[in-house]
Amino acid sequence: NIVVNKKISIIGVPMDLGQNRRGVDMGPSAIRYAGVMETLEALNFQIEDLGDIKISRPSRGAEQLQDNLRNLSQVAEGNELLAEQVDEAITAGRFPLVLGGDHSIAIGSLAGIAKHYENLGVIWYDAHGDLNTADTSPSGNIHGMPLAVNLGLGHERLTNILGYQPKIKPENIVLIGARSLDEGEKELIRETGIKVYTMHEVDRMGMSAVITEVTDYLKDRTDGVHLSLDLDGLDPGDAPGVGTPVIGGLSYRESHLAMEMLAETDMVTSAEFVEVNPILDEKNKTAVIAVGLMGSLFGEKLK
Ligand code: HAR
Ligand code: MN
Ligand code: MN
Ligand code: MN
Repeated sequence: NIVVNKKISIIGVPMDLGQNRRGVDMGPSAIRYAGVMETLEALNFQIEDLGDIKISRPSRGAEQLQDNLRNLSQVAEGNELLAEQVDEAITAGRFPLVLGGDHSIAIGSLAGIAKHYENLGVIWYDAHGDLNTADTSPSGNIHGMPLAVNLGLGHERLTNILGYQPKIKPENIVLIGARSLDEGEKELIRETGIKVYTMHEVDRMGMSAVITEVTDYLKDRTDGVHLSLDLDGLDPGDAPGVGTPVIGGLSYRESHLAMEMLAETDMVTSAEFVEVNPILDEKNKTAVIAVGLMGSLFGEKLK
């Protein structure tokens, strides 16, 4: 009933500069308040909370777009620090559990993680593809770009964190829950053959069959699996505290099942939970859901 490691390092990333809506920087606090430590300690994990990564604020008026990349230098700096922390945690034999913060932090997480694996698998649980580059992004928001960055596509300041790229290979990536993909993202998916289970496939197959297929697929080709879970992958009815809600999403129950099935396979070697925005939430519901999903991911059983 244990996911790979007995020791977990929690790393908070109060990052809200990868998008336009303030408040997601309070995600790590909200998730801690919802009881992440207590939940994981009750499952007999040894938890170390490394606190929060320091994110520098842009000076007033500096929040403009440069080359269609909002807050590039602050996002890059924060992710460099995060990459180092994650790298150290893995080197110390610990499971990195990263709490966001907007999804731009997957740039730093994966930079720190991927260097430890030949073929890191990535499960991207999200309404969005996050496969834009500055050339295709409709918003200039870096939280819509991290998966492309990790493929080595985008600004050098982001793609080359920790001095290597690409971090991951397209054939090792699986998207689950996608329902809002931009044209450039669809093109990239077609070109690279990234595996995608949109809401259509989840509806037709059911989550149980999706996860079975995903884990069978990743089992043979990867030597570690990172779960990047964007709470907006869930339906906003269940997880309202997110900056870019998209209706028609995954339910809490489906997500819970997905986490339990992942726990059974013992394949997940690192994880991040992102985009929790307590300002937009209803009584911390989304953070509570995030912690519930973490409990299942780490093997919590009802009996
Ligand atoms: N695809 C849109 C963009 O790039 C919206 C991205 C929203 N992203 C997230 N992360 N919340 O999944 O601007
Ligand atoms: Mn995302
Ligand atoms: Mn999203
Ligand atoms: Mn459960």
